[in-house]
Amino acid sequence: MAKRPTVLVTRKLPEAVEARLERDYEARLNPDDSELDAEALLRAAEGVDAIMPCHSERFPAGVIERLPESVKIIANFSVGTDHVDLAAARARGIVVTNTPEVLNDATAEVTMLLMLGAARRASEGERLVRAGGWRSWSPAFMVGTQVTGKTVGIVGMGRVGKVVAERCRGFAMQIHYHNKVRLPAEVEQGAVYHPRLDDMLPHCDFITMHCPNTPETQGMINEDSIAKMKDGVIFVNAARGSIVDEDALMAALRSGKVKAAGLDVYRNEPFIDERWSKIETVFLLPHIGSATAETRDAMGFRALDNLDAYFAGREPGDRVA
Ligand code: 8YV
Repeated sequence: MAKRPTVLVTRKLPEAVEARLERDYEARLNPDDSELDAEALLRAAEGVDAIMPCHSERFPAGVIERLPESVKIIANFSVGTDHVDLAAARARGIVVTNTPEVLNDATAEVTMLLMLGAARRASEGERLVRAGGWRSWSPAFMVGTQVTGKTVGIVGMGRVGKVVAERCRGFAMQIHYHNKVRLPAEVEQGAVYHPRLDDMLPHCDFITMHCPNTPETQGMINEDSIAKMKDGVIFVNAARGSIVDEDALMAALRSGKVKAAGLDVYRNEPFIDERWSKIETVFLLPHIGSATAETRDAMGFRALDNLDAYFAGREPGDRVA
């Protein structure tokens, strides 16, 4: 019998995913879920045919160049691939895949949670009740912003953005979007397309980010773009922290230009800027966009489908390099 490929699995994955890994591969699992820095990752990769990492492991060019010759494929357990230098992987002939589609619903759910949480002051209210500080009620108490019927601007109308648009329609919101390309009318369903981000910003009561982290999108939300937003806009980000200039967003929250924000992602996470916790009007979540049991299983199975295809000599469905 041919030797089964060896797969380094960098983090603890769902039981069913690990069971399939152990059934079909020589799986090097990480039962303690310990985090691997670059050196530990390179040591662990010694002699493996494939790596199944999460976005928590980084593969800059320097790491890709030092990966053992045996590594043929990096089958990510993530849709985002900004933790992998794809050009460096291509240059070494290492195949890279991701897990699109399967986390659309979960990420859209968290987006709606952030939107509602920021608008309706959920974090402030929860803190007050939990701390035993709720002592009175009045019609002026904890008044927030209604979401229903408002205008939302979706930045990045890809897989997740489209599901967010559908959920926003459930709240009778008017949809505007900025995207590299305009969608066909049947997908747009009346959504207003803006080829330039700056042209969309003044129309929106809510702005929500759904674009990948690329050199073009890094820092795209900054002092200038915030100045073009409506006064009192509510800002949501469940995509990547690097697309936002955090100093500019904090300043806008402090001045009230941005009335509230809901964030699931940050620069330098999980070691986020501690100033975030001092701002009352921001609703903070710890990068849990895709963290549902159903989606975690689906991400693992999708990554495995890519590995299976590669080792069966077929083109993996989700090849990105
Ligand atoms: C995942 C994500 O939890 O898939 C992505 O790109 O941002 C997250 O939702 C994480 O990346 C898993 O590795």
